[in-house]
Amino acid sequence: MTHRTLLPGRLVAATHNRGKISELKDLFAPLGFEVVSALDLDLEEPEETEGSFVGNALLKARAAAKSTGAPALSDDSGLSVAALGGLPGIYSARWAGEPRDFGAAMAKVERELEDVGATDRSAKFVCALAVVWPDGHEEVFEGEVHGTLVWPPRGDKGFGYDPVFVAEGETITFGEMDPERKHAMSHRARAFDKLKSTLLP
Ligand code: ITT
Repeated sequence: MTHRTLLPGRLVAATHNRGKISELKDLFAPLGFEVVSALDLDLEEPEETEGSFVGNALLKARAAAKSTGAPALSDDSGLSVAALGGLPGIYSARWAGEPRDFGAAMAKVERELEDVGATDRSAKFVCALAVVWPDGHEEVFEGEVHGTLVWPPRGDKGFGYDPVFVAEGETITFGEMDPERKHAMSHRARAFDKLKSTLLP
């Protein structure tokens, strides 16, 4: 497949998640992109009906490219816990209920680990970044970061499950880490590095 260059300019971030919007802006703005989010544009949130991170990322970027006529970038991501067979995985946002409560979602992960008597607390964050152009061209990149779950949650930086995740080789959680440091190792940053080396001029 021939890759297409993504030229700096306006880029619609097909997400309503404020934590992701802030991280995607940190990653793309220094490269000359004006990142405008689906939240800013009040776009409808498509239902995530696919069974994989890549499938859901493509579905969200397609919807945003179609409704705006501009190239769209989406992020589908989540926490995959080994002892829970990969859950919450693509259900990571849904485990937080409606309205979203990640304190409750992290407690649910901990409860499920206790229920199965898990001694293995290994987990990974996974991210699929999709770029879809209005003419239908599509590109997708994946990134992962492996680590361990801690309890109780620590730190109020970051978002989502960050307060319970310690990346391999680290002692502090993503919730305790400065954003620049998280950007040097996160699943999102790793997917972004692949996107950058493949699509950016
Ligand atoms: P959009 O679909 O609008 O992008 P969402 O929150 O519904 O927002 P996902 O379906 O991809 O997004 O859900 C992923 C969830 O996984 C997200 O809500 C976070 O709680 C969690 N997650 C993803 N990346 C994370 C990160 O870097 N740190 C902590 N939690 C993260």
